[in-house]
Amino acid sequence: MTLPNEDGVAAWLRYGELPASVRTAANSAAVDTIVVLGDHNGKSPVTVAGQELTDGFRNILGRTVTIVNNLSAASGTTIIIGTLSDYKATGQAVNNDASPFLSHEDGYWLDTTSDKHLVLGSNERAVLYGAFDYLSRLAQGTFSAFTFGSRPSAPIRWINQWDNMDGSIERGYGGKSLFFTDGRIVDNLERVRQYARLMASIGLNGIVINNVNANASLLGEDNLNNGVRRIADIMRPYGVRTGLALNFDAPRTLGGLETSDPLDAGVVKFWEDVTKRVYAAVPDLIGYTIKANSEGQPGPLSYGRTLAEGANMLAKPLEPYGGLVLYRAFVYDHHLSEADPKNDRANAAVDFFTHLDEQFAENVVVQIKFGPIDFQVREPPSPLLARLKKTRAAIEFMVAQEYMGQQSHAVYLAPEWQEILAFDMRVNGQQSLVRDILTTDKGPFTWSTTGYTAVVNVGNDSTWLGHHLAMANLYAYGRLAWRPSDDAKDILEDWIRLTFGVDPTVVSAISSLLMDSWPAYEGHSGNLGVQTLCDILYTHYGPSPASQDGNGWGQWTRADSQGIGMDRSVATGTGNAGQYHPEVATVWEDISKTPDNLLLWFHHVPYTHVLKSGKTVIQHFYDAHYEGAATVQTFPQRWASLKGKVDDARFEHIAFKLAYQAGHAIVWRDSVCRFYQTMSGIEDDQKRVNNHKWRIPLAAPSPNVVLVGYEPVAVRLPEAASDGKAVQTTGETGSVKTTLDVEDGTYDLAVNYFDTLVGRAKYELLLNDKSVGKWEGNLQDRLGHDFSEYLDGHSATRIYFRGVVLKKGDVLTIVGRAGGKEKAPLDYISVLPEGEVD
Ligand code: GCW
Repeated sequence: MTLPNEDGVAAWLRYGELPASVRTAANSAAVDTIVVLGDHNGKSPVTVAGQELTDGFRNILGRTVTIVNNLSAASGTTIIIGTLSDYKATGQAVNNDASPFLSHEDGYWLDTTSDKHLVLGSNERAVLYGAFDYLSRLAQGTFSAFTFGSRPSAPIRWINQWDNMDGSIERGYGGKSLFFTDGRIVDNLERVRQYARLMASIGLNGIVINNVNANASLLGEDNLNNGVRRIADIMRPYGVRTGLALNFDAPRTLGGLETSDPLDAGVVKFWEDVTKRVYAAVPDLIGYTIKANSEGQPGPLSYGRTLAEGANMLAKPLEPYGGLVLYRAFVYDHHLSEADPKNDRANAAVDFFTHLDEQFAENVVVQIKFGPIDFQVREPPSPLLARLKKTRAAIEFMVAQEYMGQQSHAVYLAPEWQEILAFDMRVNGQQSLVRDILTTDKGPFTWSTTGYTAVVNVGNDSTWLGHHLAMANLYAYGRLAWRPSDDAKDILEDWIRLTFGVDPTVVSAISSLLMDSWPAYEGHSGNLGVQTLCDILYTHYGPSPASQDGNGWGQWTRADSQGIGMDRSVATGTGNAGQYHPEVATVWEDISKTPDNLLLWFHHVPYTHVLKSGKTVIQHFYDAHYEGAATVQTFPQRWASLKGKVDDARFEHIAFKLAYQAGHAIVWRDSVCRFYQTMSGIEDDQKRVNNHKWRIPLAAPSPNVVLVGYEPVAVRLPEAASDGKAVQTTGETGSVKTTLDVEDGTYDLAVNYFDTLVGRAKYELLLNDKSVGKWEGNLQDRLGHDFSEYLDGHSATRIYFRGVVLKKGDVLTIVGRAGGKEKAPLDYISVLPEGEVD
């Protein structure tokens, strides 16, 4: 049977039909009616819960279930859904076990042990959470007679979209904004409604809809009243509340004032007026998020005021409405001088915020990125997470894979988040897991308000994030914000069953692939805590180890010919280790105690330093890069095993992306290894670096490579191509010819070329003048990451032609045709015997 094609819009809420083979009496709830308690206007989450349940039963089990409004109208097996108070009003009492959940904001209780199933919530939104949990079990075929209560770890479970008013998305790789276009709010908000539905199903309750690099025109009358109001209205039935990111300078730029000084009476009045107008449009606004004194954004420090004075000024007008200010701790100087060995961007958050701990208003929450720098492939937890005692804090994650392959690479991020959340910060010498610090009733500080935010870049692509597999990250984020002690792999497997069906071979193949993806990405991108070695001065995508140093951004590695790493010790370095509580600080202060995976984060060592693993740092780099890239080479084959078990549309989409990722992992591996081999002058033990037995570099002078209408050209990042050079056409077309010196047999041919933003070149590969295949340099139309204009590690791409029968003396030709300014650039051809990865 062919599976119907899916475009991904329904994501994990597709309610796929439960195959007859896995249906049992226990997992096929034979429900006849749903009683929706209470008096609802059709826009309540309780009403939505009833609709979701009927849709779910129809799609998952092919069962028609009728909605009624009171118990007496119910017949057969019934689900009773409603808030605790509406349930009590029917004269019923709940089981004692339910109380801890139903007395907690957003908590719910499920009971399916009798023919009256209960889905009860402490509030309306919680009823919907309960219904989604019920449906998740039904859809996964794990339904049975059970009682289950759940309550979220924290009240703040939000998303930050970095959407711009013109419809673009900062660090967006999945299409255009669902919220904005041409300076206003889009007319058709259907996708926003579907987004809210996805959010509710994983317990998320708030969304800040615009970029933290905020455009104050969102606060204009028309945008508020005809735009933001509609957005809030459409999300409200899902229990999702709207928030806005503010631009600190709006008093000047929008209000026409001379200053944005937070202590200026006119400025105070400006924000009071704005807040009144905002609440007139959206009475349940969750509040404001603010990025100030950060990366060129103005802020209180620009006016000689403290960060607390700035935050409190915005918090005051919100107070009567119960709104919050999420004040981002991402305050740092991006013109820091690397010449001073004491300078350290990782120190910034603690330096800027801890001394203000007593000064923030009650409704200010400091929003802290999970690590001290910026969503790198590995970071320790931000020290600020354990340094604010009185001031409430929330953590910030990034579902958008800015430094993690930009959704052109499949990288499952939850294992990284889980490590951060499980880290013990040892406040006052006591166990203080990050996830407990972020819980209202646990941990050292027991803040009344705390929780989770994540930068999410969903766009109007039907896949939401640009890659079906990237949605595992969004799903996992919600699940961890709700219950941060959940296991990343368990969460993933729930997501797979919901997204691709319950076939155990599908579940285990996708689960193992995605569980391998973060270690593999770390392997080929940046090891031992050195950070993701992407081009931080340009697209933040492909490899460019050199870009880390010699600029003010402070993502330094301090690599030179002798050694690498940031000395963050107190004794000899920047003192960052000392920002952690003593028991943690002693580990990170001491090279012999620091775990290998964060060694270079905290210490500067020679390349020959021997790790706990017994390898030298440089050999670890080589090995990890080769192993990481080798793992990614297995992804396409592992995925191919699912042909026919996943619908063709999603199968092909993912196959295409994984094939691209495998090629780009090799680009990563080679660039980083070449760079450090050149810098350190130390050879790889296994002599793999720059020693490619099966490759034919096309720019190297060789009697065996004949260029016609092609010429060598330097690439922007020399380590991104063989010998720092590529070839490209001199005019419209050209060809590259090589005669093969191979044993007769079957080979995979890999061609490495460059696919840039500046055009769409065309290529054809010929064997003895017979076409083997054609392709176009048009990935900018097919992948979402930030594209490069240049020949570099972002644009370097590999394409395979597999199973080609070759004989000694065969002639391979590539004919290139320039498209726009892209002059059909090529790096090398690899002629690979079966099983070779090179
Ligand atoms: O990681 C950096 C990004 C910026 C972003 C900034 C932030 C919104 O490169 O694009 O700006 O972080 O978090 O404010």
